[in-house]
Amino acid sequence: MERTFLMVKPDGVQRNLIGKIIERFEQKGFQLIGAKFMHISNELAQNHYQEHVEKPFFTELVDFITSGPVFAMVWQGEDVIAKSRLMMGKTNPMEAMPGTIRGDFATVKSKNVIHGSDGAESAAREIALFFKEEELITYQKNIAAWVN
Ligand code: 3AN
Repeated sequence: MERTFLMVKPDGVQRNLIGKIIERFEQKGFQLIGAKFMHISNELAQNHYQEHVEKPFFTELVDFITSGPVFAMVWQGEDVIAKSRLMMGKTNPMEAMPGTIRGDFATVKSKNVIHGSDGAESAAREIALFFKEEELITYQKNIAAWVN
């Protein structure tokens, strides 16, 4: 089953959006298999955003993602990488459609609430950066057994 790395960024945490964001992925039918409320170190931020190292906004990006706690998650499901990118909406909130997370909650590009891996390779890399394999928990859901 495919896995992706999703993260509520410092602005999302400050704005009390963790619960709403988790709810959307749970409602969609994806399974949460790992979660961590944490501060990102400067070293981890540089590593995570290594593809943007030459961009003019790199320093701003690292400063922002280390500016407060984040909520890092691993989600599992069929085509979860592409589907969660659709649910997040476009990077630029001007282009993010209403109904998407960024379309509903984000106003500027530099503070756009959520990060999600953009492909299989980055998902594998980002999951390994933030989580040890033993921190990921896969399990069977059996709702009926828990309500009766
Ligand atoms: P996404 O997060 O949608 O994959 P990327 O990978 O192009 O977008 O960019 C990574 C992050 O860099 C974005 N989430 C956004 O916060 C920030 N970013 C992208 N473009 C800009 C920009 N022109 N100015 C400031 N920050 C930017």
